[in-house]
Amino acid sequence: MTETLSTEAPEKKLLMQALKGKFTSQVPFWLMRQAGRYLPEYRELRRKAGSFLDLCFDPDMAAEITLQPINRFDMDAAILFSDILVVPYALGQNLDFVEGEGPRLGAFQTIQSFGEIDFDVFNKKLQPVYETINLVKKNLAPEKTFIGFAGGPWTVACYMVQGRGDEEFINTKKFAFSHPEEFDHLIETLVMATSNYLLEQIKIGVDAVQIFDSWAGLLPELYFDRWVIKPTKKIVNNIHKIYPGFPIIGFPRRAGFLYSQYAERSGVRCVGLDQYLSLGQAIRTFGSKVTLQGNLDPVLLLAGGKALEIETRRILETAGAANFIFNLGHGIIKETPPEHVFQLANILKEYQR
Ligand code: 1CP
Repeated sequence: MTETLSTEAPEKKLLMQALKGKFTSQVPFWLMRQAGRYLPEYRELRRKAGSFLDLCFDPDMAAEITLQPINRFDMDAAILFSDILVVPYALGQNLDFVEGEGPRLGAFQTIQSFGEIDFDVFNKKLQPVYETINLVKKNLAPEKTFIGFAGGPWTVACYMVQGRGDEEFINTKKFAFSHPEEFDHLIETLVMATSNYLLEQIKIGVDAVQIFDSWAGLLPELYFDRWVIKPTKKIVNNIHKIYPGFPIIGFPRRAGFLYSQYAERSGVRCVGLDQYLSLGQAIRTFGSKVTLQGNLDPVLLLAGGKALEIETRRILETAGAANFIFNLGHGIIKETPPEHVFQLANILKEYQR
């Protein structure tokens, strides 16, 4: 093992260096939801595909969309074009993306029915996603990092129980707090499904994976530990059993003061910060344990101009010599003009620390 490590070729991917804890004089960057509706070339393919799910499950189109932002803005990483909700779909829950409204999931069957996962069926349904990864691998420049992803079990469960997007997920939380053992069972099912799904992505060839726990901040401390930190840790362990040290990014959005516990105990290598957190404080409290990523308010990218420039430079100066990957605090807003992404990319590419 040590021998393999010592003969390993030097890491050529800038973003992978940051994920491995190495200092990079240029700050690597990518943007959450960098492939998507703010790009005219995405909207064109979206029209051709029909439904959003058809697009996710068409390997040629999904691979092309994955590469669109890299071709335009030269980010340091491509993120697989798919959605976190393909996991409940592959587990047998109906899924529809309603035009202008967002996802709608079928009636939430009894949780017991999700208890036994038939992994053959599960992976067969996700086969088009695996095919997309193969295609992207063939067409992505060697200096670029390829990021796979899945939703965190808590966030995916939010949609599964609620049946749709929401700001508070009160129905999900009420169900979870009233039936904690049943909910544990759902989370455990999602831990197994997500571990399997990410392991497949890694086997085919993504360089890193991100776990999107976008609704982590909705849980009080006790339940945050039970349904965010512990399940994430199990997924990390399942991956590391087979791929020791494989880089995993965790994004427990809006977790506030609970971020530091997540950084210390979830086992992830890199933590995605939302825009509500103080970057300086995050660096001081857990920046020596993990690589940090994120923090730019997506509305500043929407606004562009002087405000975008000032905040981008402030983040870079605050990051200083810390292990840092530049990103947004949440996904790109669909009205964002692509020129603003150019403006941001230029600032980041010219900046040397
Ligand atoms: O109409 C369309 O074109 C669909 C819009 C869209 C897109 C472009 C959806 C529906 N999903 C996606 C792609 C997507 N989703 C990616 C692709 C890679 C990238 O470029 O980043 C990723 C990583 C996601 C992840 C995702 N889906 C999350 C986690 C991140 C986040 O934004 O918080 C969540 C919560 C979803 C659910 C989802 N899928 C789509 C929508 C509109 C939503 C949010 C629904 C809601 O809460 O109201």
